[in-house]
Amino acid sequence: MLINEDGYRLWLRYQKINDDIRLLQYRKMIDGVTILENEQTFDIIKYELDLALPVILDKQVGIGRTGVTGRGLVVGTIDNLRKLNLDIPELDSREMGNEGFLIRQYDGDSNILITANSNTALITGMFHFLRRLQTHHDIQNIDILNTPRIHRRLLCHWDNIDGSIERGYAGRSLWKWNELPNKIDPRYRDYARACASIGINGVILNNVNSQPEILSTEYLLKIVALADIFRSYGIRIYLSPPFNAPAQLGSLRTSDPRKPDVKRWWKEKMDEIYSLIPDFGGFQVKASSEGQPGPHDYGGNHHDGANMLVEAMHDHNGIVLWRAFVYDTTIDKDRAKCAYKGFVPLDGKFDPGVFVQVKNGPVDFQPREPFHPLFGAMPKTPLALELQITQEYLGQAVHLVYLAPMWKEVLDADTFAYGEGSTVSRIVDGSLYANTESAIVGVSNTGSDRNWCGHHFAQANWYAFGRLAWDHYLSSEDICEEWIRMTWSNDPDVVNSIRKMMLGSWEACVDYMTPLGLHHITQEGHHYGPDPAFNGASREDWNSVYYHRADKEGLGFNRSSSGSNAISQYFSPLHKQFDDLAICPEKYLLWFHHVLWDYRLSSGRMLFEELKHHYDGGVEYVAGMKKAWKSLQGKIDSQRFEHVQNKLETQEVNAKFWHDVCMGYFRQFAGDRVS
Ligand code: BDP
Repeated sequence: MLINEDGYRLWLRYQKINDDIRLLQYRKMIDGVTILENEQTFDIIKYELDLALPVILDKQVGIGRTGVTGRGLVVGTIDNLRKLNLDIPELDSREMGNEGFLIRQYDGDSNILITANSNTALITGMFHFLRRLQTHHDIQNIDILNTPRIHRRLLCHWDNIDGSIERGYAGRSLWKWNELPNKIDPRYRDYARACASIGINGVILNNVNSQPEILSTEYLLKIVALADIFRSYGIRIYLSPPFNAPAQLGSLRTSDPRKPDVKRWWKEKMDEIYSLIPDFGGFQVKASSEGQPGPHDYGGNHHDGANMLVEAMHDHNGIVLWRAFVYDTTIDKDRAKCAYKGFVPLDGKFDPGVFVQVKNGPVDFQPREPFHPLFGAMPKTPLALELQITQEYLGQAVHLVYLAPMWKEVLDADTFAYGEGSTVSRIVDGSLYANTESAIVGVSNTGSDRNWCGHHFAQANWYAFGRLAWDHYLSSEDICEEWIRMTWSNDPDVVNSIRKMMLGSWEACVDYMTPLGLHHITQEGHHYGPDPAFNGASREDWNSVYYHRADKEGLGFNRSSSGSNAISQYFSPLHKQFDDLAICPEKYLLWFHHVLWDYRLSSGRMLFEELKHHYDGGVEYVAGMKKAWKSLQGKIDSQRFEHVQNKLETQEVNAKFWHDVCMGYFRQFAGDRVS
């Protein structure tokens, strides 16, 4: 009988090794643990190893400052190793940088060493080692030198100070503002453990649609309590301020970034923040977008606002993540073109310390979008990539959709900005331009639900975001498998079945929602179900009909050179490829073209039949996932099994609904070209 679980332990669900050969190896190699660290890091490492090792090894393990008697694990920073003359001669410690770590067998084969240059990197290394055990890897001759590819790996919470979460589907905010700073929810520490275990090193605490109170002294004192917990795990705090805080929170008459008293107000505010939180990371700013205040309200532009803020943090080395999610359709009638047109002319005008933060695609976190054309188009500005972990447009916390393949598609996309190989990932990690700073931001899917993410499988997306932020060259398959082994089981049947379910789940979701490049045809406001007929929004580009443009002739948004010409924002050879219906990747067909109903796709099917093929396939896939899950009954604890089963049932009903609504709607236009 498997013990029921509620999902609270996430992937840090340490289990006894049920593979005898591995168990023997681990037991032989880990007799005890010596931790050579100071109080705080010692406590953190000991706490985790105490939780993990006795269960994994199914035996008592001595863990302490002198735990190792025979074979064992030694955990300590390079400095502390040197003090004990435990130097590792072949190692150039600079290779690890500040955040990397080394796990290596040394002293013949009698000990395994985990080392790093900093305390917090040591913690990351320890979690990595535990992951090797949790996933049953061979640790004989272990030799892993691992460093992150992106510097700032941030989880962003769209949490409001009243405890609600914009686009949150897993309960209320984790931050209990009315209790802080006096009462500390034990969950803060578990949150930090989870983040640290996957290498996340920053947390943006509040919503991009921000409230000024977050910068008040009262709230800053609450934030100090969180910062103190997170710091010991290597996680820094960032905030999203409203641009008009000087007028809203201070009593200035304006928030015009060019006015000296406004500059002074921000400078004093930053000095206050840094006096309380010396390692504060910086600001993420949504400005002049969707009704938020910004420099445009005062006749300025993005760089005026961003530079003023980064200047206010100058003494403290904070950064500003200035969001490019700005679509003022007076710039261009095609929303997908606006950010590029607004930002490219500003390249070179942003001061050091400012990043422009760009969503993966040019519209808005749709089930699938081509990569954002700003990548590669602003070589003088570091660009941060923003991904959405919370599944706003992908079935929220109801649908099982594993997002790593979508993120990989974007990260691996070649922009051709400097010829072949100029991938989005190389622009984001800074290697293409030899940038010294890089950043990636994921909009979090966590909340107060006991299982953190609303759906047990949504935890995989939090996990995958962290792993890819650390190393975007990891494959979605490997990340998937790691996560399954740690979260569900190492039983090969379970691993294989779940792996298969997850790996095709995103493509299936695209198929039953928005195949062939369709986008933004969801119901208004909540963005959950389908509403392709929707045409009643206050802005034209919030309507479904604006995006799909179905008529008697065909379907799709003509962004080719005969239409909005959005294809011109991409480098050659992409713009030619996207422009030409015959060679445009079919997954983006209706994104770039208004395609005639009697157009034949590579399959030989006409457009409507091809759409139907995708919608049918998406629904079938969900039915297949339901079946695969059912076959695991008895191999998964019944509490989590039933929870997922119920979700899959709803997902199937929803997928059929998407199918029926969209097929029914598009059929009216396709006329007699429908068989
Ligand atoms: C959209 C969301 C909205 C966010 C906005 C943003 O619907 O709630 O405020 O993005 O990123 O996807 O600013």
